[in-house]
Amino acid sequence: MTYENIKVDFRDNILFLTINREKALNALNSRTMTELHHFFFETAPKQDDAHGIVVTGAGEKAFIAGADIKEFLEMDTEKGKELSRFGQEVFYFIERFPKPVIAAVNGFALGGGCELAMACHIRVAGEKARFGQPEVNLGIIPGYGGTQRLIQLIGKGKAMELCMTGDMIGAEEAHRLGLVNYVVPQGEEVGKAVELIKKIASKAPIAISKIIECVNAYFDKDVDGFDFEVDEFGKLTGTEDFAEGAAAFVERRAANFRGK
Ligand code: DAK
Repeated sequence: MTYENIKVDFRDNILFLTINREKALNALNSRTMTELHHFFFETAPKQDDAHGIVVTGAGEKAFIAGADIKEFLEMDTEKGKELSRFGQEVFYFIERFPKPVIAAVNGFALGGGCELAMACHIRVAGEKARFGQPEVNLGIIPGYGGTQRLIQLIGKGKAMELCMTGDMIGAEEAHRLGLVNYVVPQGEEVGKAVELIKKIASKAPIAISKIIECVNAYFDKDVDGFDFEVDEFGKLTGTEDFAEGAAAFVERRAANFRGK
C-alpha cells in the first residue's frame, strides 16, 4: 500500500511513524485510519529488526487534533461502522504490539489523537502539548476506547471531568495526572522516545513482550492477571535469555540477549 497520510522511516532499528496531514492538524480521516491499519498489521510486524515504534505528528502544532470532523459530515452508517471497526482494531493492536510503542506528543492530542496516544505503551509530551477529549462538544463520546483508557491512566474522577467538560489540559497537568510519562522541552519528544526504546532494547525481548501482555491482562475481564503472570513467568524461566541474564549477573558482565 502506498502511504499518503502517514510517513514511515526506519532508522537505528526504530520505526518512526508520523501522521502526516499537517494542514488538518493531522486529523484522522478514514484514509489515515486505513493506512494506520496497514502499518500496524502489515508493515510493522514484518520489520523483525525493529526494536520499537515512535508515533508522532507532522509539524510543530499537533500530534493529532482528533478524528477528521469535516469527514463526519459525509459519513453514513456503513462508512461509520467500517471506520469504527478499523479504528478499534488498530488501537487494540497498538496496545498489544509486542515491542514498545511510544507516543511522542508534539502538540494537540485531542479526541482520537489523545486516544491513540493512550493506546501506546508510553507517552512523552513536549511542553506545549495539549490533551483533551472534546467529543462532547460535537454531541458524541470518545469512541476509540478513550473513556476506558483514560480511567486506567488518570482515575475515574478526572476521566469523568475531562470527558464531560471537553476541557484541554497542558503537558504539565497531564504529567501530574499520570497521562504522560515525561514532559520534555518542545522538539525533544522524539529524542526522549528513542532514548527509551534504546534502553528497552538492551533488555530481553521476550520478557518485554510478556510484560506488555501481562500488564494488558490486568484490564482483560476474562483473564486472571495473576494466573497469567504465573504462566508467563514459568515459560520465561525456560528461555535462553533467562539463562544468559542470570549467568551475566553472576559473571559480572553485560547480558547479551538474543530473543530466544
Ligand atoms: N478535523 C478536521 N480538520 C481539523 C481538525 C479536525 N479534528 N482540527 C483542526 N482541523 C483543521 C482546521 O479546520 C483548519 O483547517 P482550515 O480551516 O485551515 O482548512 C486547520 O486544521 C487548522 O486548525 P485551526 O485553524 O482550527 O487551528 P487553531 O490553532 O485555531 O485551533 C484546535 C487548533 C486544535 C484547538 C482546533 O483546530 C480544534 O478545536 N480542532 C478540533 C478538535 C476536535 O474537536 N477534534 C475532534 C474530536 S472528536 C470514532 C471513534 C472516535 C472518533 C470518531 C469516530 N468511531 C468509533 C467511528 C473520534 C472523534 C474525535 O476525535
